[in-house]
Amino acid sequence: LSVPTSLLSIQSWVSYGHVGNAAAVFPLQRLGFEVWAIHTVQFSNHTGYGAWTGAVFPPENIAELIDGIEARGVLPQCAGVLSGYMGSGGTVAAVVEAVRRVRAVNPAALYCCDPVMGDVGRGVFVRPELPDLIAAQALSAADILTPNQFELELLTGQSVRTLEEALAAAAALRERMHPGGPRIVLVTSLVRGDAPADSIETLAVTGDGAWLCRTPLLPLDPPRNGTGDAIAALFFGHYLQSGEVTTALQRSMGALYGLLERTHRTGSREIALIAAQEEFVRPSHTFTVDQVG
Ligand code: PXL
Repeated sequence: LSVPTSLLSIQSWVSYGHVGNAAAVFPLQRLGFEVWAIHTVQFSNHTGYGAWTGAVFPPENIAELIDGIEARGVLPQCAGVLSGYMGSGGTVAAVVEAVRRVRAVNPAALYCCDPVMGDVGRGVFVRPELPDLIAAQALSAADILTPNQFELELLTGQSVRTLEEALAAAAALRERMHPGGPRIVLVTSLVRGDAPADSIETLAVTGDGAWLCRTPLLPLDPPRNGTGDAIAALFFGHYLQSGEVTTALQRSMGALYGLLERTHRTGSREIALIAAQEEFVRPSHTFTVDQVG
């Protein structure tokens, strides 16, 4: 009988639908993790609807909640920190401080930073001060970074239109990540001119090489909010369980495709996170992973 691995997940909460922690916590639990969720905001629904109610939580809440968890004596059990949608500028420093406190009691803990800033088509959808703060404060703490194509361009100032450009930008980002860590960059939602049409790719870049997983592009219009949040959670969870980037890439993309295929089939505006839950554990489709660098 093994003890479930515990993780901190610091991101947004929505009452209705599935983004942020409402997209990340359940898949991680379904994989067998104990998830300690801290919410950076509590909104009625994701901001893609254009209107929402609720509040951004004060950044001080994060340290307070870590204080309370530490007082239970369990903080050294935390194997990793996952962060996503930050809500306000002060949240960035608070997340980095949480990572520092976890590493102080468990030096092996990994930090997966999903630099949620925006997307192709929607542009920047977070508060305008956040991209610079994430680049200046969170990047250098991250062991795993999961930018989409838009965020990769924003973080590096480099254009990413070909595989070669994606590899170059990911390599540049790796130089700015947590020294001594695995420095894994997972580029999501990569659509490039030099790939087959009707496909979308996910690219994992490490110090040992680069691997690409190509999946069919489902005609989801609009693209579903929360997709990136689910990818980061699935990839981080599978990496913690397997210790292998290629395994994590293959398993997370099988699960993600199952989730999006279900979403497409049912026509749901929200990702079909609950209906597709078997896909997280036993994906219907398995995609190949090719070494590209
Ligand atoms: O999927 C990123 C995300 C996370 N959290 C909130 C959001 C979005 C994107 O729209 O609105 C609250």
